[in-house]
Order: sequence, then structure tokens, then C-alpha cells
Amino acid sequence: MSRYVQPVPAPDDPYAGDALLRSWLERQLGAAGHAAAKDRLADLAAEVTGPLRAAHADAEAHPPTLVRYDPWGARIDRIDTSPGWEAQRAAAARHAVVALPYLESARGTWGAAARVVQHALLHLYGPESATFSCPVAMADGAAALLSLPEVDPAVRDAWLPRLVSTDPATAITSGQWMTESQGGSDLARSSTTGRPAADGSWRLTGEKWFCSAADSAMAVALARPEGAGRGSRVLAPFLVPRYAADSPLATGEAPDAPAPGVTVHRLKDKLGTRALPTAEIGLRDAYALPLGDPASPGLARAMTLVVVTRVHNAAAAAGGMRRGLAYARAYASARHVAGGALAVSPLHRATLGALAVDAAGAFVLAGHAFALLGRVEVGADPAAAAELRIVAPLAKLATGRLAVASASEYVESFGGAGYVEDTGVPRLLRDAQVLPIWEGTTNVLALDVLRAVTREDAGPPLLRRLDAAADLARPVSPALADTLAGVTGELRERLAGVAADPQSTAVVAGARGLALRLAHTLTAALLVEHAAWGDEQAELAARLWARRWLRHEDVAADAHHGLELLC
Ligand code: UCC
Repeated sequence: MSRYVQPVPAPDDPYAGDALLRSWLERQLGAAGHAAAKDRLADLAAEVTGPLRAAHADAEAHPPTLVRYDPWGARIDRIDTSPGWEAQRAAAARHAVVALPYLESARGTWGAAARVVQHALLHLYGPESATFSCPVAMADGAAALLSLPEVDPAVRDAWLPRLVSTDPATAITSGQWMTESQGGSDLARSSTTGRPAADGSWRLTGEKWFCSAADSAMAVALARPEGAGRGSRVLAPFLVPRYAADSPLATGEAPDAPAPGVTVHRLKDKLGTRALPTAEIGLRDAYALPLGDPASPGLARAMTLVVVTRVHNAAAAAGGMRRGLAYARAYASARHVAGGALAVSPLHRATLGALAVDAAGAFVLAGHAFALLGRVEVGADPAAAAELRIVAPLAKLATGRLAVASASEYVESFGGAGYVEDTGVPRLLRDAQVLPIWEGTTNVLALDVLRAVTREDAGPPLLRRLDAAADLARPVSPALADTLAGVTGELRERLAGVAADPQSTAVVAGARGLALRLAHTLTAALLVEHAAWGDEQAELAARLWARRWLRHEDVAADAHHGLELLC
């Protein structure tokens, strides 16, 4: 009797097969702008489905290791990574996944929308990058911080070109050394200190607890300048060269040895993102360069980086959801149960359809955040800046939670195979779980949303977009328009309640619910906007999203009927 072997699921080309991505680009970039991006996107997609998928598997199978001592007893703290990880590093540079929005040529072609093209690159690259998307995010955040006018041009000129290089031989990434064990997200408790040296550089001393991409050539570290006092606002961002090659304090160490004063205590043993080296790092008078004047409160400067990594987080969530859907659909087409393909089961189709609605929502939310970021950076657009202040945390928190829920469904949709490690499927769930955690948990971000609303009056720009979307929806679907208008009215009242008594227990306890409601309503509005431009898929997704997330209805029957259109 022959043994049955399940077919390996082979998802579509992630660019050619993603209708929403393509129509989003067509709308955001215009036909000529999209045409100018096509080769770049097609090249990356082709590499993702071939060598990068293999590199991803290799990096996941061979996690990084820390070699603390050389054979003769010298402390070397070397992080060894796999060939797959290095292939991901090279591809990120070659495909300009970090660099694109900083390239003159890209800004010339797409203007502020270079960030839209970058988001498309991330959407393709991230899900099977073995989480190289993390160093990509932090390198981008560091590049944005280095681009600020208050940063010393000599520091910028020395480091920014390396961060945005498209040559794998010279490109570097950055870590982000913020978190300390006693502080976590409460940065006010940071105890790393900085003291100035005679030559304008600084020396940092402290312990950093959660340093991802610890193999990067540099890191942005937060430290409290000597004499600066307590609290979070006075913390200042510093650039720390990670290796001896870049540290003027080095005295003959090998170029790839840690910079003097930088010690890698250990690598974290994490639930997921296992290919990504995350370390606890000690600093003892480590060489550092200030990013801006350390005498002026620096946390707001550092948030330039954090806003960028938060929108990358949203892109990672949305990209992962889309790729999970592609795998689940490929599996359902190949898998036969009860006399037919799983893909024709109405119940399975309804499950996948609901996931497609969620993937579409996450995509437009992340995409909108990138579009705003581009307008802030290129046009210094104040309306975009005001909206981004609230959209960045909303996009991060809502997509993080959606990604975990979706990943759980994707794993389940593979049945037993989804629970078997070397199918690669369980990783989807483990890796999704980091998304609501790093760069601020759901609750930390919900409190950030409250602060944005109360201190920076971030509610009105959002409400204006929601009002406009209700008007746009009316000719197409009065029911959808009514839902949007009703929920927007409810949100207007809740935001007024927040403004009236921001510290009340009811407001603080309700922060997560409010933030999710804002994010889900914004997502409906963004789908409506895309539908009004002429996208049929977005129209169905908008209707089902609003019913699913704003009215909490079961959309199974419509999701089943609409599955092909939704994908
Ligand atoms: O390090 C980490 C792991 C790395 C892994 C990265 C992977 C990324 C991959 C993604 C793709 C795959 S995670 C680090 C996690 N830590 C955080 O995210 C910090 C969480 N905590 C917060 O977000 C808090 O909201 C604080 C600490 C930023 C602020 O709380 P405070 O202490 O109450 O401070 P304030 O008073 O609210 O804000 C201080 C200043 C103010 O400006 P000034 O000084 O001008 O008044 C605020 O306006 O910071 C400004 N500010 C902001 N600006 C605060 N929040 C923001 C914001 N969201 N946007 C802009």
C-alpha cells in the first residue's frame, strides 16, 4: 500500500497575487508611479519565493549563538549567525528595504510616497525574512533620527550613508537600546548614565535588558546625561558603535570584537523571533555620540525612531497576516477532506474569508501610517503630523492584536500539520506574539493614545476623516454609512469624556477599548476611501469589516461567498 504524502503548500507570488496591494499602489502612486515601482517589487517577490524563503528556513533552523571566550580565554562576545540570516541582511540592502525613502532618486520619482513604496517592499520582504524586518525597522528609525536637523552633521555624514546603503558590503543596521530591567516601558526609571568626554563624545554606563539585532554595527541608546535630573523627558539618545572597528577607544582589538566598554551578557531565549539575536548588554564607559544636544530634553527626539519602528511593526503584522492567508489558502487547495478539496468547504471558506477581511483592514491601516510618515518627512505637512501622532499607536496596537488572532487561525487551519515544528507553521503564531509586545504593549500604546488625545488634541483630525468616510460610503451603502456615522458619534462623545477628566479611573481603565474602537473605525474609513476610488475588493472588505468589528456580527455567509474577491 502506498503511503500518502501531503502536498507542500505553495502560495502565489506575493506581489502578482495580492490584488489589494496592487490597487493600493495604483491609487497612492498613480499609474505612472506604480509602473515605476513594478520591477523593483516583482524582483523582490521573485527572490522571496525562491532564495529568501530558503534563507528564512535556514536562519530559523540555526538560531544565533553567543561565543563568550576564544580558545585562549580572551573575552570576545561574538554573536554567530547563520548563512540564511546573512542572506536576509544582503537582500534587505540590495532591495533598499531601509534605504528607499532616503534615496534622492526615490524621492524624485515618488516624493512623499516613497514611504508607500517602502511599505510595499516590507509587505513582501518581512513575513519570510526570519525577522530581519526587526533590524530593518530599527535601522530605518535610526536613519530618521540621524536625519533630524539638530543632529551634528559630522555624525550624520559618518553613519547615515551606511544605514541607507544599498550595497550589502557597506550597509549596516542598528539596534535600539532603550529597555532596562527595572524600567521596561517606564523609561523614567532608566538608570544608564552619560558623561561628556573632552572631545565632544560621551561615555555611557548602564545595563540594557532587551537589545534586539544585537549583531548590528551601531545602536541608539537612551541615557540620562550627568546632572540632568529625574524623569523621562531628559533622557537623551546616543549612537553607540557596537564594534571595535568603529570605536576610537579601541586599542588593537580585532575589528569585529565588541567596542571597549560594550559587553554582551547573554542572548535571550525567546518564545519566537528565534533567528533574531536579542541580548542583554552592559555598558561601562562605552564610547557614544550624542544625537542632538543632550542638554535639551531628548525623549521627544528619540520618539522619532520609535514612531518609525511602530509603523514598521504594523507593516510586519499586516504582511504576516497576508502571507499566513496565502499559505492557508494554498494548503486548503491541496488538502482533500471528506471527498473534496478543503478549499470548497463552505465552513473553511467562511473562516478564510473572515481572515481575508482582517488582513485587508490591517494592510490599509499600516499603509495609511506609512503614507502619513512620508508626508511628514518630505513635505513637513502639519496635518499629516497631527494625524500620525495618533495613527502610529493605533496602527501598532490594533494590527498587533489582529496578527496574533489571525496567526492562531492560520495554525489551526493546517490541522495537525500546523502543530508540527518543522512544517514551519507554528512559527507564525510564536512570531506574531511579539508584535503586541515590543515597541510598547497594547496597554502602553492605549495610554499613548490617551496622551495624544488630551495633550496634543489628536482627536479632531481623526474624527474629520471618519465623518468624511461616512459621507463617501452613503451612495454605495447606506447601511455602512449609518454604521460609520453612528460609531463616529459615539467616539466623539467618548473623546469629549476623556478631555473632561483624563485621569479618571473610568477613562484610564477604558483606554484599551477606546483605542481599539478608534482603530477599527479608522480602518473602516480607510477601506471606504479605497472603495470610493474604485476598488471592489475594498468595498466588500469595508462592508464586512464594519459588520465584524464595529457591529460585532458574524459575517460567515458573506465571507464564504466573497472569498475570491476578498483575496
Ligand atoms: O527596545 C525595544 C525592543 C526592540 C525591538 C524592536 C523591534 C521593532 C520591530 C518592528 C518590525 C518587525 S522595545 C522598546 C519598548 N519601549 C517603548 O516602546 C517605550 C514605551 N513607553 C512609552 O511609549 C511611553 O509613552 C514614553 C516613555 C515614551 C512616554 O512616557 P512618559 O515618561 O510619561 O513621557 P511623556 O511626558 O509622555 O513624553 C515625553 C516626551 C514628550 O515631549 P516633550 O518632552 O517635548 O514634552 C512627548 O510629547 O516624549 C514625547 N512623546 C512622543 N512623541 C511621548 N510619546 C510620544 C509619541 N508616541 N510620539 C511622539
